[in-house]
Amino acid sequence: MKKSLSITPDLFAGDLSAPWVETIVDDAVVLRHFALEKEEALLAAIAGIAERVPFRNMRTPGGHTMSVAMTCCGEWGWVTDTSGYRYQASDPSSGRTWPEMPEIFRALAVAAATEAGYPGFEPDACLINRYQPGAKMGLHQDKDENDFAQPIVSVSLGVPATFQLGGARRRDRPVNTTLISGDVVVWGRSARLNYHGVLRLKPGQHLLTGDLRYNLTFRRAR
Ligand code: MD6
Ligand code: FE
Repeated sequence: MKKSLSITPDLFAGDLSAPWVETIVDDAVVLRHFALEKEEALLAAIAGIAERVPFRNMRTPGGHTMSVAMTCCGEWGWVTDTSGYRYQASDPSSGRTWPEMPEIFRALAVAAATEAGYPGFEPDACLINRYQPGAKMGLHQDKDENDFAQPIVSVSLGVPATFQLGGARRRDRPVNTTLISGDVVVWGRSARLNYHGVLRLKPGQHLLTGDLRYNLTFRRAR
């Protein structure tokens, strides 16, 4: 019998880069690849913001220096020092207002929130996290915002990381999810106050960021 070696055309008929949605826990989803086409432009915008407000390793109220370096843009910036966690309209280290939120950031956050079932999300704060190999973020709740009906939109760029999403109590066992560059997490409603964190960043390489991971979290602070 004659056997022809041919590639099945159907295998390549679908759009392999189209985003898809995965549920982590109730009311928390990952929009896989949602920001993939915007990676370069988002990273360029991060570089522009960091020129004005350099990444810095802030102190926690407990006196520890965070391994994750941070900067902010938008009306409100999230800061921490020995007097506590809070949103501020200006950068404590320069006294200047934060850089404006780039339109490409705002549009991405609004589109992701809409896709996840939160039309009308209008972020007024964007926290930018930078992870070097070995950096991590311990389990915490995001509870410095005024309105917990508003979701949080979180964009991962660069080296992959393991994201942990627990429940409303610190002791609730977290679900681990690998987030790669271009993935967007949206959560709200019953998950809004869930504990979450990021495991120690493993050494890795990404074409655009080298050994670094960046994360943008968009919130409605006020
Ligand atoms: C990070 N993210 O992924 C840290 N918080 O680097 C967060 O702390 C976070 O991803 C609230 C909602 C989504 C998040
Ligand atoms: Fe958080």
